[in-house]
Amino acid sequence: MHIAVVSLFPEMVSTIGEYGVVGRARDRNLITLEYENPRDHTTDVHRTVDDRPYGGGPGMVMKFQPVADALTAVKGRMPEACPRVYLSPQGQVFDQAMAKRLAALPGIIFLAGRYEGIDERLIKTHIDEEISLGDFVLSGGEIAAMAVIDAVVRLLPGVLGDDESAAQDSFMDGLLDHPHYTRPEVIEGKRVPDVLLSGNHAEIARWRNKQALGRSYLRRPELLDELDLNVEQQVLLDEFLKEQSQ
Ligand code: 4GT
Repeated sequence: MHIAVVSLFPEMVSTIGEYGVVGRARDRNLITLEYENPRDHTTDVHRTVDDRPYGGGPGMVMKFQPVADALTAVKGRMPEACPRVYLSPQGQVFDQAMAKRLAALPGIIFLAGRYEGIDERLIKTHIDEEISLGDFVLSGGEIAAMAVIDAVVRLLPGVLGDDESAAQDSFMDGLLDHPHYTRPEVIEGKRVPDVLLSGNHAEIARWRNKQALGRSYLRRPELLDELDLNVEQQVLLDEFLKEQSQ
């Protein structure tokens, strides 16, 4: 997959390609990462990328021309059919289903805004999709772009090894993750649940499913509304709630 990011702070975003899972995907040529800085598309001596908002008020707005030219330059180097994605709180809220959809694309061009955001006409003419991480405000779109890139790249075939497969991640089945434990067996008097030491893999899988269902019910009930629990899952959730009230 080919990933491009248009940003005033490309060095900030490029750290994503230097560490961990995304770094390894890049080392193995499973992805390419490239950057375009709107400041390199300015024509005035001050290399101006922002201007005052029409209508007044605080803050500045990213100018149309340098951003448009940066997006056009990067589009020329990318495969056809790469959507241009603008990260902003006004977008569709990002989730695992969206990550899966994006992971099937040949490439994505991300635009990270700064200041109060970009000129609205850019969204109309140069942006295909607007994505939000949720209802909070960041000072720039870079961290949002990095989050989406991380979520998408780890879904690409061959990026995760068998032992870290995305199939078992939380949300892959629409539920929160089950609890995790590692050595030692006792910490400050708190024991690891016995079933996890039993070696009975069917029982362990059953316990994990029960915990995932129970935690989702307690912490994010709206997740269960999206699922049609089968009889087995309904039994596990009932068991969880019974054990919970003991
Ligand atoms: C929040 C999000 C985001 C921002 C989010 C334009 C200038 C937007 C600053 C940027 N804040 N971007 N993507 N919740 N701020 O995803």
